[in-house]
Amino acid sequence: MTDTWASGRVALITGATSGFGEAMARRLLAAGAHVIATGRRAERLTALAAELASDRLLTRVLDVRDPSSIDALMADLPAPFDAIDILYNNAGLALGLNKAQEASLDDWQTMIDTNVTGLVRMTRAVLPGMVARNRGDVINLSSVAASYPYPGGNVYGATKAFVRQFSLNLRSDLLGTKVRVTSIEPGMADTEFSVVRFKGDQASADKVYAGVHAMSADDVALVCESVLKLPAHINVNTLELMPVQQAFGPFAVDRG
Ligand code: NDP
Ligand code: 8X3
Repeated sequence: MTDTWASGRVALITGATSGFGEAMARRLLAAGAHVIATGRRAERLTALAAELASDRLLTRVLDVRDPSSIDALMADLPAPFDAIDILYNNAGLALGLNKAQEASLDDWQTMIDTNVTGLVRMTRAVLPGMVARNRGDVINLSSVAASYPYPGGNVYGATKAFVRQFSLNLRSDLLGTKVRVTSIEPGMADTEFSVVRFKGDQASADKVYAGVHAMSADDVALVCESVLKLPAHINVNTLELMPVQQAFGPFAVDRG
């Protein structure tokens, strides 16, 4: 079955080997879009291609931290995959939950290289084509961490604040075109996010979601799909979502 909002459109998804990106690849493909699913783990991409078995799915190994990897991807897209309509800028990660004074500088650099520089480079690579065709959707994965500080969120939250502001600034530059940009800002979602943050420590990751009906990857993909389905004259600038069982705490005060 194909949906009119998706059929004939080409989506490039970064980070399609798990979580939100993989769920979005499944939804877009089911709706009739052509999908370029990317990520670093080739074996995951091979498994996805085998399972979904569609000539509308193209898989490519991509490390968004590596400019030559992005250049190689963009230079080698066969028609019709070379006319990208939807950029799902999702590849990203948190590393560690240590206080800033104890955090790893290498972890900070990896988060900046992936969540900020990688996303910016992907956008710069895809945007000229969208503007030339005068159509397109850029969906950038930010986070509630962009707006709400929490202990140990230091650089991760800052990268997501960058994504949010970059998205809004893109809207300014794209005024006069039909290209839409949305910053999606989810709270707690049960994906591989926490296993990555805790560097493979599954027990620590499980504690994050214990007793909580967290959002699933497909919940977030459903929300993103609803944004894409909106009439072409409507732009959702930012969209924040959380599980009902997550909310805000009071300001912290040191009375020491
Ligand atoms: P996952 O860990 O499940 O997925 C992350 C994806 O990013 C993987 O497919 C991974 O693929 C890819 N990725 C990581 N680094 C790179 C890289 N250098 N180059 C290319 N791909 C890369 O996490 P989520 O699905 O939860 O996260 C997706 C996005 O959503 C992230 O940006 C995250 O910060 C954000 N987010 C997550 C929330 C959550 O609670 N889960 C909430 C709010 C935002 P591979 O390792 O194969 O390269
Ligand atoms: C992921 C959500 O709250 O762990 O961006 O930062 S959170």
